[in-house]
Parts: sequence; C-alpha cells; structure tokens
Amino acid sequence: GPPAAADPVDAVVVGAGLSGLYQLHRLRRLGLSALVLEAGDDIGGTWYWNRYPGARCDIESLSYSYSFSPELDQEWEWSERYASQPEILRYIHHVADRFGLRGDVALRTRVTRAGYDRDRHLWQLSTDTGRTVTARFVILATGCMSVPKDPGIPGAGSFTGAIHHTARWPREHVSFAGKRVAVIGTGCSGVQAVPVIADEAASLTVFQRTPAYVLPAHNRPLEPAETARFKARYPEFRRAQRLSRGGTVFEPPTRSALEADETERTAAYEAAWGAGFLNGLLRTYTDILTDEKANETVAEFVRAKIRSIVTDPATAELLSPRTYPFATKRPCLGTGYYATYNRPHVTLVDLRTTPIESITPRGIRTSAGEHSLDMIVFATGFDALTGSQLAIDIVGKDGVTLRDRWAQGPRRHLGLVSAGFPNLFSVLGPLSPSVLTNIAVSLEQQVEWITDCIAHLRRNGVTEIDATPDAEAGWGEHVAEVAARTLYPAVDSWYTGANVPGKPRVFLAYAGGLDRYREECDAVARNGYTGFTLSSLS
Ligand code: NA7
Repeated sequence: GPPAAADPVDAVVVGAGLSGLYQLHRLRRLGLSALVLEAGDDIGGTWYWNRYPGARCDIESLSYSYSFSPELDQEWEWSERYASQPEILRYIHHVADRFGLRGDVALRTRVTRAGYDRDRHLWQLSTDTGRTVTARFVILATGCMSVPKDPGIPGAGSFTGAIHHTARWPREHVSFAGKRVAVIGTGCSGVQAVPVIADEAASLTVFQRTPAYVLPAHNRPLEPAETARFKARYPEFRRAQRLSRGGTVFEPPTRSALEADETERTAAYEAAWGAGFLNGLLRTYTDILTDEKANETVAEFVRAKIRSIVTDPATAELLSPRTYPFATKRPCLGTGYYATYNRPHVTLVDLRTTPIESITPRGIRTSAGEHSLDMIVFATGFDALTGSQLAIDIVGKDGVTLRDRWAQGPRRHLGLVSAGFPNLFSVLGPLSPSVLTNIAVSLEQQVEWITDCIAHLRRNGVTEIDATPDAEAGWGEHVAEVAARTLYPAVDSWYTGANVPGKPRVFLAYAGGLDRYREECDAVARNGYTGFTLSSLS
C-alpha cells in the first residue's frame, strides 16, 4: 500500500487518471517518493467516471494513448477505431499494472485543502479521510472535465424514478428496458448516449437547449493487419504527433474557404464528412475558426446533412445549429445520432420554445405540459478546466486562496504555475492547450516539462519555484490575444465558462497550438526558467 503519512513525500499528485498516472511514473523514474491521491474508488479519472452508455473517445485509439513506451505501443491491441470507455479503462489498468503504479495510489481519498508553508517550502494537504500529507511538490492532475454540472432544475429531489448524470454513472448495470427515459443536454455526452438508450428504452425524450454540430464517427473494428501496418511505423507517427499542432497528424490546410468555389468546397467537406474525424471539417481550409463567412459554409453543409438524414423537416430544423459558428463549441462525433430522431419512440423537445419549469414526482414539466417518465439522464456537462482545481481549498504563500486570486478568471504562467502558489503545478488545466488538443499528447508534454523542472530544481538545490506576477500576466494576455483572433471568445460555451452561472467569462484554453506551446515552454526551461523565481532554504 501507499507509504505512511509520517514523513514528507517529495511529491503528491492529485488524481489517478491518464495525467496523474503518467506523472507518477515519471517522478518515480527520477527517484522521487511520490503519492497519488485519488477521490474515486478506482483509477482511470475521466474514463472511470464517464461510464454512461455509448461513452467513447472521439480521437482515434491509436492516437489517444500514451506514447512514452514503444513496447506498450506494440503490445496493446485496440479493438476499434474509436475506443469505448470500458476499453480505455482496461488500457489504463494495463498501464498501471505494467509499470507497477498502483502501490503509490491512495484511492477514495479526496484532497480538500492544500496550504503552503513558506518557511519550509512544503505543501500540507488535507483529505476527506482525515489523512494529511506533506510534500515539497504538488501536481494537480485533476482533469479538465471532472466536476459535473447539475442543471439546477427545481423539484429534482421529488422525482420518484432514477436520475443519473452521465459523468457519475452507476457502476452497476442500468437497464432502460420498458422505461420512458429522458435525456437533458445535447453536448458530446448526450449525443453519444441518445442512440444507445433509444435502442433499449420504451420511449426516449431528448430535451435540447442548444443543438450540437454532430459529425459521423464512422467507427469500426480495427483489423489486425491494419493495426500491424500502423504499428510498424508507430515510432515515426509518435514523433510527428508530438510535433503537431493539436496532437493529431494531418496535412495542414493552405487556402481560405472563400478562395474555393462552392463545388470545390462541397467536395472537400464531403471528403471530410466521409473520413470521420472530429476535426476533419475544421482542417479543410485555414479560416474556418477565424472568419465567419468561411465558417458559415461549413455550418450550412452540416445543416444540409441533417436535413438529408432527419425525415421530419421540423425536427431537422430544431437539430440544426444556428446560434453559434461551427466548432466554437466543441463539435461531436456521433454514431447514428441524427437518424435516431427518425425512430417512432424518440421525441425531441425544444427548450428554447418550451423551457423546463420543474421536475415533478412523475416526470418533467415544461411550459407546454408534463412528460411522464421513469428515468432522467442529465447530460449537462461540467465546470470545465478550473472546476476541479478550485474545488480544493488551495492557500498560497501569502495566505490568499486560489479561489480569490482567480475571482476574475484563472491566472497561471504557461498554464503551469500560478504566482504565489509555488511548487504547485497543473496538468491540462486552464491557460494550457489541453481541451483544444489530443489530451493524451498534451498531458505527456506537460508532465515531462514538470518532471524536467523538478529534476533541475533538485540538481541545483532549489527548494521553491514560483511564477513572477509579470510573467503570469504576460501569459494571460497572450492567451487572450491568441483567442481573440478566433471566433471562440464570443460564444457561450464551457470554453468561455459561460455554462456555469457566476463563472467569470474568460476563454480558458491556449488556442495557439501545442507545437507553439511546447516551443515556448522549452525556451523558458532552456533559458533557466525565465518568468519564474527560484529560491532555496538556507
Ligand atoms: P457539454 O458539452 O457542456 O453539454 C451539456 C449539454 O447540456 C448542452 O447541450 C447544454 O445546453 C445542456 N444543458 C446544460 N445545462 C442545462 C440545463 N439546465 N437545462 C437544459 N440543458 C442544459 O457537456 P458534455 O458532457 O456533453 O461534453 C463535455 C465534453 O466531454 C465534451 O465536449 C468532450 O470533450 C468530452 P447549452 O449548450 O448550455 O444550451
């Protein structure tokens, strides 16, 4: 089991998902004592909690996996082009076993508070089990989407059937057979769950506030011969992936969508639609995310696809996004999503015209009347990026909490260290490329940077690294400036924090690309950690 709490450990990692487990592995290779504290009953993070029906990754499995071990790459066999949640969880367990990581993970242990001891350059962590841990370094690997958002609908407590949030799905089997089921929310989770629930339920009613742009996944089993061919050039692929803009490998576009004529554009969009990549349509032309007119050509292409699939014209129109540009909210990869609305037992309710008033003992009441239900599924998303970090009471060097420091939005140099919160690093948190990239690649980049940084500090007898307020402010401005060149910031989405009432409205991710981000981080390290203050206990 994990070491006893008596002596300080070198490092505590918060969270045993993909990021936390890799961070543990790297710290151990440095020869550090490290402990992972994990709130869940088991390892896996996002892939542990999001066990709802249809949950699946929307990056190809051969790309969405660790790249640090060529042996692991060769030995693990993915069964599908896009891996399901159970398969990814099996992979994470395999990695934990293969690299012997479990022994340093304390499960069912939620970090509630972290306070910095400026005299000793140590963090004191408290947990909900009563266990306390002292560590020099803390790495927050708490996930970009791990605090589920409750829709806050009055009356939910009175419902006599079951209510499940997609991100807190029960471990035991949930049957929909013979049940009248509702899904509230049509982001990526709802889009994945809807067709699967429809297959089993007596009836399914989908309550939609904002329609998503849903592209076909064209998921399929991976043929062993195909995988073998891919694996033959895995090292080369992994190198290209690391150097790429978003952690996926593709030929970057060179032209504006407005330079192409309609025939050419349609052919490009058809090809992308047929290929089944989350960002396929985005990669057709250079200006889809920066020019409204260019964007509208893609948006209208998707709407035409919806009209061609959904037989009822009124339903097709309701499913057609019109209030925000394509991909300014995360697009979704679906399997049979639009066609599900052609099934006689599936109904779409538009919350813009008939909002939900309350949940009643028997179902959901909208302004148009009551829907009788046996089960309600909340697919209502997350308090993304900042939520899991601010859930911990983090008190920095000057007694100020991170929550107070971030009242107007997150502040963190390179998305890695916040000024006044020394020795506390973040992986996949706000102001880093995280959710705009293949996170499997992003997390390795950040974990490796953090590990190299800690190694540097130890080599030089440094016991504290802090970001300077100036560097932190500069990075914040840079992140905002890069975002301002895109269509993202104007849209209400979880990227801008607009999905959570009261959350400051800030574009939360770095949109400049993982390639550029990697260069910036590497330059900072190479130049002796510019923008940081390094100090040693005398
Ligand atoms: P998302 O993408 O935040 O989607 C949440 C959905 O729930 C979205 O359609 C919301 O509509 C809807 N919602 C949220 N609150 C309510 C209330 N109160 N009433 C009605 N509808 C509501 O979360 P997901 O879990 O689907 O996906 C998150 C990411 O996980 C995904 O992008 C992948 O990266 C993995 P709204 O748009 O706010 O009008």
